[in-house]
Amino acid sequence: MLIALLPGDGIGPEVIAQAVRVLDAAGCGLTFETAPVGGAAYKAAGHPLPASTLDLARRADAILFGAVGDPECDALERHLRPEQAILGLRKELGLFANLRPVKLFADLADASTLRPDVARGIDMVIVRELNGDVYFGEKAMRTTPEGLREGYDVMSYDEGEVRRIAHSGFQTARARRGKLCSVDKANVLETSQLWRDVVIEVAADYPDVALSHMYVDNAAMQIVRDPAQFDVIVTGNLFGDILSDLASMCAGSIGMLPSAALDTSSKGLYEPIHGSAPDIAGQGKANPLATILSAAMMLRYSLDMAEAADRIEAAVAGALASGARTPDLGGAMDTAAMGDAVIAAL
Ligand code: GGG
Repeated sequence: MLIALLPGDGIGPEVIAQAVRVLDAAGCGLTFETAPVGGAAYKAAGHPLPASTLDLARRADAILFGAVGDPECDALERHLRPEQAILGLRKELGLFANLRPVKLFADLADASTLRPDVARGIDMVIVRELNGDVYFGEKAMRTTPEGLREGYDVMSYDEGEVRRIAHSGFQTARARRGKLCSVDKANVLETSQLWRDVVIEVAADYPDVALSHMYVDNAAMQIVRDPAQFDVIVTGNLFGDILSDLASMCAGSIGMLPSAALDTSSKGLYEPIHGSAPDIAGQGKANPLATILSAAMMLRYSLDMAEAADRIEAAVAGALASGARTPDLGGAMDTAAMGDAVIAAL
């Protein structure tokens, strides 16, 4: 099985290196090929997503992605900025369904920002749509008749885009506790009204799933008030991006949350939800667990290696139970030492 390794920027290469060590130690027998992406690719090849990187992503059985984002690229035109690489990969490969599991490991209750009695029982999946919304709508700067600069980003969804992510949400809920909460802003936005209408239509195919609806502002409040009420949340690109960062702190750290970006085949792109964290890059402070857990998702969803995925997830729990903590979790362990702790627990 060929894995495209796209480490990217900042802490990306550091966390990917630990995930590769763990996959090797677990005896997965994978072949890795590495290509530049993001700011690193712009600096090396003049584009954040070079054709050769896209080609590798297409050829591979799965993609393990680190992070993109580089302050040295802030002044570039938008289409050359590092973030365009991940948006481009998702779009080019048709990866529209982003599964973001939010789980509090038993030994991390002390790291959650929530009171232990509230944090207990956090176990949800946020299903974020990845190919539409303001991320891909027309965007530009213009000047108003009064001479003021005005920026705009068009938010749009067509019903086909909503329908397919709604199916992903229902199927994810059906395989778990059977509860789906669709998050929108239907009291204000046309896109959200369409979203709600289509989700209700799709619900007819899933009579066994209990569907509820929540406005995104209320959802943000409810996630920190009572996260255990959620099983699966399905939502748009922007709302899902924001809510999953919020939820990550309930689970102890943004360094703990993995993700899978899927199409309707077994092909997938797996990445930690965190970005490139340039402020701690190169210092060995990054938590590699989100990337290691993303690698486990890759084994489960793309490579049909569920047993190895289970072992790696159990090893992460074991490392945390043994007291392994990077600085984001209140400890002093460095990135490689956390990788060692997971391998020791395998
Ligand atoms: N590993 C996630 C990452 O690199 N995030 C940076 C980023 O630009 N994300 C945009 C997005 O997830 O939509």
